[in-house]
Amino acid sequence: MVSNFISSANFAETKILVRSKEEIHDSVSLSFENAKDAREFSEDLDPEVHEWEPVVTFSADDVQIGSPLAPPSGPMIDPLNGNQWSLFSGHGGIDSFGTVDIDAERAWAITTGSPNIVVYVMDSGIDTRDPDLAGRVTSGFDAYNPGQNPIDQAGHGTHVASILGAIGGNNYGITGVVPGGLEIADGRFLNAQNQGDSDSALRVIRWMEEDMRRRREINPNVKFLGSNSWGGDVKSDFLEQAMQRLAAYEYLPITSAGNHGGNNDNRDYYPCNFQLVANTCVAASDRLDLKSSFSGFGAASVHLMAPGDQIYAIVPGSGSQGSYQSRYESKRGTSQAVPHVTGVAALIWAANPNLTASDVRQVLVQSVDRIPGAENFVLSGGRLNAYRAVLMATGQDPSAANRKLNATTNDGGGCSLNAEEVQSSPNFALVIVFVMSLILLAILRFRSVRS
Ligand SMILES: [Ca+2]
Repeated sequence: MVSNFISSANFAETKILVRSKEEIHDSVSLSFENAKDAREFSEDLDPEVHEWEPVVTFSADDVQIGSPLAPPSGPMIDPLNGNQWSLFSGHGGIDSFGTVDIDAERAWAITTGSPNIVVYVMDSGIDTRDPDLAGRVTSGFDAYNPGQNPIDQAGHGTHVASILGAIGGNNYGITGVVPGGLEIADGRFLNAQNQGDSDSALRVIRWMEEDMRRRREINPNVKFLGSNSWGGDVKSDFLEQAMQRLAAYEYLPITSAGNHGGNNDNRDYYPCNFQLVANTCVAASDRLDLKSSFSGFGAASVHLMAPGDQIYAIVPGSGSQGSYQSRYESKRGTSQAVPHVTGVAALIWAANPNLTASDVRQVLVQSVDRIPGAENFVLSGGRLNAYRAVLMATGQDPSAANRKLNATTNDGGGCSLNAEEVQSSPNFALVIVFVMSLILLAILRFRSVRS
């Protein structure tokens, strides 16, 4: 273990986590003047009594800020929906702008959420002054300022939370993947530079565990989801074990594949590669349904793709309560893909509360829009589709939703599919099967007559 101090630059060499083998729930972080002191201290620990590991660093998984792309088409719910291609391009297929969306509007015809859903956004904090997020955050914890409400100093957590749950139909701003019933719990562990470490992450996880226990006591039907738009490539066993304990509350963790562009089947990226019940790892796709080049992937370890390129959402605004001015930015990253999946998982659970966390993951994986070639990047071989997911969760046939399996062009020239056209194709296939059966029967009868 000592060699860790020398071999990896990805943790604070002067800071370690120590815990008693008797009480693994509680670890303390110890800081030293220099790495040599830290090393000597850890060597003096009795391995029969104590365990330790270096404090490791995580960072937010977004990159590059740009301006919104050309507006998508379709009916709008809130004034700025025109910038939200991932939700408002038109029914999950390639539309006249050569774009795809996750087919959220048709999912919302079935459910817009449930007051029994709580999503833990573990991030840089959330700016709840924005009218689209006001009232959404019902509990919070700041690893840097315990006892105070988290404030977003990086802009990352507000962006993620608003993709997930900006209030829909309030004639203001944008619309989240979950426009209706939803509670957000704000666990801040990323600092103003979008960085956090395993020490602060552990504090948030312990708070989450207590928050879940309290909420479950009040409401036995409450469901717990985690939106984790962050990661790092050095493992923390302490953090993995702490997150594993949340399975006792049927917690469904959605994690990001990272922006390293590499294959998570062969490299380490956490928490995507943590062994957690129902851990659902997400890669980013772009407006042409291609895996974004920056996105991590993994045919075994990454479950599905979701829009994570040029995603327009809220960042902390300016002014005080009375004169508050909302601000928006387009961002790119697996950070932006994760809340799309978390939101659809919430819709699945709202549509069918009887599902387990693992059931919800299975629905997410099985209901994707299959994309040719995507099986090389993600287990499901496709991109998130909210409508097919909600249909499948309620026991309906998701093939009723349109697919883009056969769409081969994205130049926008008349390749738009509507629901009716696609719904008719299974019937057409049935007719062909029926006619073929008749021909086969005729041949068999003809043969039997001859013999
Ligand atoms: Ca709104």
